[in-house]
Amino acid sequence: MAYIRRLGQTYPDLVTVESIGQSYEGRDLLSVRISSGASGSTTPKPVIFIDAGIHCREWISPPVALYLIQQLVENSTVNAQLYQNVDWVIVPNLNPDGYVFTQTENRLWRKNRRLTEGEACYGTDLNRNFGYFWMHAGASNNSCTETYAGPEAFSEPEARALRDWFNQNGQNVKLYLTFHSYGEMILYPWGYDQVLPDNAEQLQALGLRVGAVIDQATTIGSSYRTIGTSAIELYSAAGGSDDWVKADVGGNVALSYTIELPDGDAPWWFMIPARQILPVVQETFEGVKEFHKYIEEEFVADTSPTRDFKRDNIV
Ligand code: 0X9
Ligand code: ZN
Repeated sequence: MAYIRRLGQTYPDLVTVESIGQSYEGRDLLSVRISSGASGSTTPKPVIFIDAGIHCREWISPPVALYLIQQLVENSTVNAQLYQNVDWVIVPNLNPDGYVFTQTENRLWRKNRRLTEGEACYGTDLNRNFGYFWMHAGASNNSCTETYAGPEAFSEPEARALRDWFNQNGQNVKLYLTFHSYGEMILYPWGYDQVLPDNAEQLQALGLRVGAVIDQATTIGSSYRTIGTSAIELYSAAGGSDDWVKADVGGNVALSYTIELPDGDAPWWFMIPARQILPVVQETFEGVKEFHKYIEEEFVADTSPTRDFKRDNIV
């Protein structure tokens, strides 16, 4: 968080750091907007929105978001074209209370840290708390389970923060990515049940493209061979952020993905060894660049001679 705030101060023309809300224990949920400015035409720039850390034990997820931020901002000689026509909004840790808890009390904690009134156990699974087909399947009303969905949809401040951000600022978001682990999977809605979204073909084709790029780039043998809807490929689970963002945002975000990052060797799963952090974040960055390429292909009218960008950089 200190690093992010520092970037905001060092690069005020490029980076805007804002809190999208507070966690239950009062921590800021920081967002990083990376933008080279207004589009210069009547069409606003497409936005790519990314979050990480919804499940706090999935420790490899926030570093993926942080590395992306770092590459965009501090390696701009190479990567400036990534924010020429597209704006990025990145929330690197949506569940900071849980994240602290995994560092201090229980490494395998998954949920947030709020105690629902009258319940026996702490924590709601934030990825069961979003309000699209809430509690339809794969979610629990028992607070002592890992998939407790909360007393009602959006009962949790962290899920509300994401909802409110999208309701207020989501109009131009064209792609939503949420990073989880593990399994090397590229999943898309629907998650609430085994039904295909209307643009399943588009989601599948893009997922395949991104998976192939990561598999090509990997130095540690990652293999994204599972690409499909999360209910069909993994299990039905309602209340996920990916479903809600696709379904319920003003205008809707047609392209919504959950990326399940690589795992550590059995039996460590969520505890990926430190030596694999850099390889994972680097290969995933290659995948994110492929997503970005698609967004430019689909939503940016004139990318071919990115004249201003090239002129600026030759000088
Ligand atoms: O169960 C989840 O929330 C995700 N898997 S994880 O192992 N990281 O917990 C998958 C979520 C897929 N999306 C939906 N079910 N909506
Ligand atoms: Zn997860």
